[in-house]
Amino acid sequence: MSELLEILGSKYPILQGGMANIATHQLVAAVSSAGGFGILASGGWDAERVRDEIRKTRELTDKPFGVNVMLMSPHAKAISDMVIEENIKVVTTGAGNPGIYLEKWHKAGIKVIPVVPSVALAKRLERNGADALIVEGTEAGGHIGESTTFTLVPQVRDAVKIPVIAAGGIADSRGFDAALMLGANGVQIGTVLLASHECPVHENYKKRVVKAKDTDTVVTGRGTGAPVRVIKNKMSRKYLELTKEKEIDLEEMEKLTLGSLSRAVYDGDMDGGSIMAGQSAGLVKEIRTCKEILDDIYLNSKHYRGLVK
Ligand code: TUI
Repeated sequence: MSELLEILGSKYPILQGGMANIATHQLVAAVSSAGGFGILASGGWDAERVRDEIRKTRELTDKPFGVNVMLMSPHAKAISDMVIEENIKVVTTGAGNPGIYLEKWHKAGIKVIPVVPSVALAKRLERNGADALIVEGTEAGGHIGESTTFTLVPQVRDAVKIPVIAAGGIADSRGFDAALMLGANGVQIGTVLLASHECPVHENYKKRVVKAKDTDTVVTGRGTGAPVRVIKNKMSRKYLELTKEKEIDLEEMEKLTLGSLSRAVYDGDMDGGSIMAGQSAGLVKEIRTCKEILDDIYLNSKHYRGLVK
C-alpha cells in the first residue's frame, strides 16, 4: 500500500479540502463513505462546535476522516487539544505554520498534514516532523498562496521525501493524473465537491459554481496578507474597493470574510455573500453525488487504468 494510503486509511488517495463552514459532517461522511478522505473544517468555529461535528460524522460513517485546523482562528489552540481528546488520527492545517502543535499531536499518535504554499515552509515542516504535505497552488479557492500548482508541486517534490498531496485546480481525472505526473502521491479537491448533492451549501451556491466559466473567479485581499479567491460578484467588487482605499488589518479581514462566506453558504446570497471557489469551477458542469465525483476522478484516471506508472 502506498505510504499516503497507509497514513489516511482510505481507499482512494483523494482528500476533501477542509472548507470553512462547508465541510461539515454531511459532506465529510459522504466523501469518506465513497472511498475518499473527508476532512472536517474548523474554520472560525469554537472547539465545542467542531467536537459536535466530529461526533455527528462518526454517526454517519465508519470510514476514517480528519480535521482541519485553520491556524488564523482564535480557537486554534483549543481545537488542537480537542482533536486529541476526540482521538482524531489525522489533522490537516491551513493558513499558517503549525510548528507549535506538532510535538503535542505526534505524542498523541496523530498524523499531521499541513497545507504549504511554498518550498521553504515545506522543507521546514518536513524537518519538524510533518507526516505529509498538502501543496496548494493559487488556483484553489479561499485563502491562497502565490505559486501555481503546476510549478509548486514538482519543486516541493524535489525538496522533500514525505508524501505530497497536490491541491488547487484539480476537478477531474486529468487533473489527478497531471498531479501524479508532477510527483504528487495524491490530490485534495474542494471546488468540485461544492457541486455535490451532499454538500450542505445553499442550492444557489452550487448552481453558481456550475455556471462559472474560466474567468469568473477573482482574488480579493491581496496586500492584506490574506488573499482569498472567490467567484466575482458585488461583494468581491466591494472588497477590492475597500482594500484599495484603506489599510485593513488581518483580523478585521478574517471577520469580514468569514461573515460574508456565511451569507453565501447558508442564505444563498449570491450578491452580498463571499462565494469562495477555485479556478476549477470552470470545469464543473453538473451537480453529482460525492461517489460519482470520486469514482469519476479515480476510476477514469490513467493511473488507475494502468496506462501510466
Ligand atoms: O486555509 C486555506 N484556505 C482557506 S482558510 C479560509 S478562512 C479565512 N478567511 C479569511 C482570511 C483567512 C482565512 C478560507 N480558505 N487553505 C490552505 C492554505 N494555507 N492556503 C495558504 C496557506 C498557508 C499560508 C501561509 C499556509 C501556511 C502559511 O504559512 C505562513 C507562515 O507562517 O510561514
